[in-house]
Amino acid sequence: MANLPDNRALLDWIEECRTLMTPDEVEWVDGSEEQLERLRTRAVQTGEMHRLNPELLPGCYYHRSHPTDVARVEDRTFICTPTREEAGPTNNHMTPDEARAKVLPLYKGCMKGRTMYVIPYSMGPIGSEFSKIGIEVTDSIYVALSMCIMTRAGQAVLDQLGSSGDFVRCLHSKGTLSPEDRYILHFPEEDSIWSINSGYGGNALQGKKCFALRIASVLGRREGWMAEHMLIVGIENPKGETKYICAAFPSACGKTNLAMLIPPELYRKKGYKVWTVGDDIAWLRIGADGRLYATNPENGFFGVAPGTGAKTNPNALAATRKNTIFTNVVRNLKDNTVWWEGLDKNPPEFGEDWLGNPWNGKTATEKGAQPNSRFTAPLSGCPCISDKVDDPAGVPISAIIFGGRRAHTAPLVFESFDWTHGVFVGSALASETTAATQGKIGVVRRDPMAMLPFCGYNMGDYFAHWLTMGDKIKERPKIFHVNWFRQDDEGNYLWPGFGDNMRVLEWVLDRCEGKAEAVDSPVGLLPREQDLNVEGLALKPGALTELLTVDKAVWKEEVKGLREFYAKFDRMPKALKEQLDQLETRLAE
Ligand code: OXD
Ligand code: MN
Repeated sequence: MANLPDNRALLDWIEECRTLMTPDEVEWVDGSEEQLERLRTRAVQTGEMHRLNPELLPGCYYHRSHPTDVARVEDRTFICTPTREEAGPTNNHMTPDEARAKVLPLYKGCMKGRTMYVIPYSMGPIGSEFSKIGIEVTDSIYVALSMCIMTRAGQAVLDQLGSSGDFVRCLHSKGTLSPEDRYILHFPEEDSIWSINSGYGGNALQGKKCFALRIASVLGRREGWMAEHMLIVGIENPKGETKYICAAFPSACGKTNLAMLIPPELYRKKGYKVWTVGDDIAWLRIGADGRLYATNPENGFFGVAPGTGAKTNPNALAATRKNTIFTNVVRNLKDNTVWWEGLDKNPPEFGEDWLGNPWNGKTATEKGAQPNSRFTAPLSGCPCISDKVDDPAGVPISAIIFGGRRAHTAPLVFESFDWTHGVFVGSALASETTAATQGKIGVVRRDPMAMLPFCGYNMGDYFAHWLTMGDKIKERPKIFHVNWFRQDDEGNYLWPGFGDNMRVLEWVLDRCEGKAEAVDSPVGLLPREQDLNVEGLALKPGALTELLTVDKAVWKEEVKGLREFYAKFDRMPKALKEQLDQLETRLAE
């Protein structure tokens, strides 16, 4: 049982929660192995989780969410600020009073017959000046156990908090799981989050998107730092020097794969190594030396299972072999393990699909795993995890990369002219829908800095904050744009991607050190063909030329689309509008 601190703010708030939701019991999560084991056993008894094969998947569990509750619900996610303007044109908005009037009644008595778990957690290493504390109350054991993987949780956090009232109040109940009454509400002025009627990760594990991005982006603006939807990766060269890169990509662009990239053999032989610091979220601050430093506030991976296999991402797969919770994948009843599309070519014959129906992978016509099925795995299980993940100071950032999926527009890589142009490039970030995810292929979706669903305030102000940060950083990281998905006219990918992206990262880091050449183009600085190491790559003749081509006609269309998008923002900084004008002028030259 946790040792409760003498903390009036905390104890009063927990009492308020108890009075509102009337659970039968309140259990504080101290994070001890003994307590976690008790919770796991309880979850197995209630049927919420299933213990997997202890020899093949030690410490691993299986969970199914409700079939109507399998993804983040952006249309039910709100920023609750006094004015609509503060939430901006890209967020759903309610005033705090409206939100409370609508949603408070749903919480009344919602935990009757249940236990309320109280989870003290730290986003970032406990005690680091980079870190922030949250307290989540929930009636879901699955959420409690998942939070203990995804964050640093338990007694040490309470001890760190002491008597301080400086914590984010995170209220969660799975309620009735009714989709009509599902709400994910953020109150940035009170540092609080309310989520009800969902048990799905992105809606219920509040440390992740709700706190570490939406609330943290507001805190960052207030306090002079940034919360970004970015992976953090370290590239170690043969001399043993490691340089760190942050990269933002909209979903389905391979963020986890880039964070855990395995360099081509040619690089491995020379001694290059890749170290993962984070795969989803970066908190960026200016260090005492004036440089930009990043920490990963999370302590685990909440990764999409389908497509994760020994070929695509062996490091992610290895991370899931121990102490992992799998949600909505296929159960292999023969050996009590799990399977998903893309894991291997050996689906179980005697299985159960994500809905619990008998499923034979050899004859099935439907997919067995839900496309957004997930693994919740500790960072420590990843073979290429960086020894800096727990460093309270974070890692110094040399380069920031934005990327999207663009069949014809963006070249393989370009460098922005300067920080302001780089912020413009980030604001213009877009990705095209794929056959796998959308009816219509190739529809451009604008997703500035990959933060569209995660920015907790007016995005015009968010862009301004990026510009202000640039003024304050001493050695500003260079900002790049990449596109691994460029296609030829027949729709074939021109670039192999995956581990070979290392070749692009090498140019990026060499540019940061002034060791590589680049040439001007209307959109930014491009490598010449000879500046990229393509040794051993079987590219089609002409592919490299095409990969590094800027088609002015296509870009003029891009400018039109961007003008429409910019028109939505009445708080768009002048400097970015000027960047758009300048791009148009360069394209006309
Ligand atoms: C995620 C997302 O789950 O971005 O990381 O949707
Ligand atoms: Mn994400």
